Amino acid sequence: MSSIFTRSMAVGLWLAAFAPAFAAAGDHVIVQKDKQFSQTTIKIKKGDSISFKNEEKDITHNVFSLGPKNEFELKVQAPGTSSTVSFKDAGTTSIECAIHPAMKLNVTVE
Ligand SMILES: [Cu+2]
Repeated sequence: MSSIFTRSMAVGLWLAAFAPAFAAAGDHVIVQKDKQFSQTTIKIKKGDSISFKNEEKDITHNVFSLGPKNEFELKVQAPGTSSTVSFKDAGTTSIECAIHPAMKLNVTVE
């Protein structure tokens, strides 16, 4: 009995230590570099989140979805920053950058 208690304590401590870090990082990561998304398509599950990381040296991005599903706009995103978005609506959402029209990403939410 004491070993079950010890084990569940250990799991609890592990979750407390690591769960917030996972949540902050998002379930998936899309990097913006050289005015490109790191992928042009991504398939995720309903409720998953994507972290959009601007890894440019000196280029600002403004990532947004065309909607109407999973509507969002990250606004001006400075180099070296990251923003996380949750996708709640099933279907395909087109994502672009308002500053660089060639940047396109399709997110399929299952
Ligand atoms: Cu851009």
